[in-house]
Amino acid sequence: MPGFRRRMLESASKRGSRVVLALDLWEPYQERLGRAEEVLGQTKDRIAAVKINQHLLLPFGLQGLKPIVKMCEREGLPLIADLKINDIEPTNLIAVDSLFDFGFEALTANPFVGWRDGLEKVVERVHERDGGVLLLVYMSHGGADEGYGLRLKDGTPVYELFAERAKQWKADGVLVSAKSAELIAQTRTVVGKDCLIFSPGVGAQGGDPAEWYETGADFMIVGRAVTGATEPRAALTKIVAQGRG
Ligand code: NUP
Repeated sequence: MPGFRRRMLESASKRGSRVVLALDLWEPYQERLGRAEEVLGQTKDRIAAVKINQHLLLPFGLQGLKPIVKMCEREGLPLIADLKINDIEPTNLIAVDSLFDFGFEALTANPFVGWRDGLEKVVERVHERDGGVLLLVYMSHGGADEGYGLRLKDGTPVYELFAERAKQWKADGVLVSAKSAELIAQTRTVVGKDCLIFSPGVGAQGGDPAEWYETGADFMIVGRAVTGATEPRAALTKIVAQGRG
């Protein structure tokens, strides 16, 4: 099994948690990084991995995120950059190299950009560096149907095509909204067992964690329900416990 997938599954079973913590914070800049370290410090033994987005990447950059990266390395927590790579190949490769040089080991990408001169070399480069590529298949926000739900001339929905591409392109994982058990099940039939299904959308976006555990997806991505809670550890513990009932 390729390294990233193996590390994700090992991390989940070691900590008894299939939660990927979206370390998204809204504090003023001067407090945000400190708060991120604090939340990670409180939750690190109950999460399977950490996902970082614009909240930290933009104001602090890869240099500034070294303390978080170090903490993840120490704890053996896989670190995912949620940049939804979506550009021409040379630009995409700059993103891949920078992220991996600074200790990230997986990234999200948008299959819409295509294979040729888009994601082909991205997948190749990430795999050379023993990392993981996670492709968007169906997003969790209200307007996701406006893009992912569109249908091709023959009636095939775009998300199904993206799931097929994920399999064909040997993606390590896909992102499918936690709010639809049906979409998750459909995606699983296309991508098979070797591709991990990550689901954002529980908590702040309305998805129910207990219901998600019944879907057969592999990892739940959770941000605000934990990072915005007065007691992040307690909030996380409750979510994790719902999968053990
Ligand atoms: O479809 C997606 N939905 C989504 O929310 C794909 C994503 N990558 N995300 C990200 O997951 C989003 O940008 C945020 O970082 C996280 C969900 O956060 P929350 O709604 O649990 O706070």
